[in-house]
Amino acid sequence: MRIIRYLENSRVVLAAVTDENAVYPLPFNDFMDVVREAKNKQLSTLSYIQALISGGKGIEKEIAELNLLVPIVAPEVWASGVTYEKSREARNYETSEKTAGQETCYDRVYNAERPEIFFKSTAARTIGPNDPIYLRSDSNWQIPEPELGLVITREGEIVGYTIGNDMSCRDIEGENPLYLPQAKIWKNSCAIGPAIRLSETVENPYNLQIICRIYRNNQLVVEESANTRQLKRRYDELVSFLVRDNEVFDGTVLLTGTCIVPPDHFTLQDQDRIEIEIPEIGVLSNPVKSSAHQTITNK
Ligand code: DO4
Ligand code: MG
Repeated sequence: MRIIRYLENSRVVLAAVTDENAVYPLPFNDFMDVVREAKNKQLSTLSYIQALISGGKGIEKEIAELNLLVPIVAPEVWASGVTYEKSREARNYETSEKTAGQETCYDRVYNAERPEIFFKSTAARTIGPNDPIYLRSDSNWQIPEPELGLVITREGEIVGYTIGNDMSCRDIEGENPLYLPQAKIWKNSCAIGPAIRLSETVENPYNLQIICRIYRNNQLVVEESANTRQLKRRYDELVSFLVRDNEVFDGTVLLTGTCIVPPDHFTLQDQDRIEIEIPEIGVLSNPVKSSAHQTITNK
């Protein structure tokens, strides 16, 4: 069972999507309201949704025909780093902070008890399916980071899984790791979606395939895949560090680190399109726009 949000006649609809891809609107605005109400009724979220939709009628449209929105307006998106060997290798390649024969900060964090957890995005900076990812104007080496996202409650319970794109500027971080916030956070630098898969309906979250495709002039120029079984950490371990002595909010998303890095010579360009797929969740597709195309919406 998955959860989506879509726009219909200027109205936002929250809906459940069954394994048969039937779409059932739900009488709530937000996934976390469903989670909370299920708890009040002492039901699992799945049982509660099944009770809500049973006997009801799905909509006539297919998911592909809907104007999908970000599946949850996450108050905050946090991200884990260097949780896969692939990410460690890529960071060690790009960093100027290396001395022959010595461990880098990336080697150390990969092996340390404490993981790297960093602040990634706010609701206003986070985009959903088909919204444009913007490129920074001061970076020449920008890539998508395809990641599994954990949707958590304020208590740190993992209630859903989504797909995230933790956009990254390899040259900015590579110049100095203290530039991390600038290498990671800017307008439209974080995408999540297209759906939230209820955690209780995922048989083994440590065996999810992640595929990344990048298209340029409609030609496939990058295609890479990996599996969450390569993750060095446990999800509850990452969450426990995030919530430790911290206040987190219902619907926070924690990205779990990238296991896919495009070839080192690759950088995104205006008009590319990024697709990130986790078959159990869906395909998160976003066009790429250079900063010159950005419209300032919050002024
Ligand atoms: O250390 C910097 C960021 C790492 C990261 O975002 C990742 O491994 O996914
Ligand atoms: Mg990342």
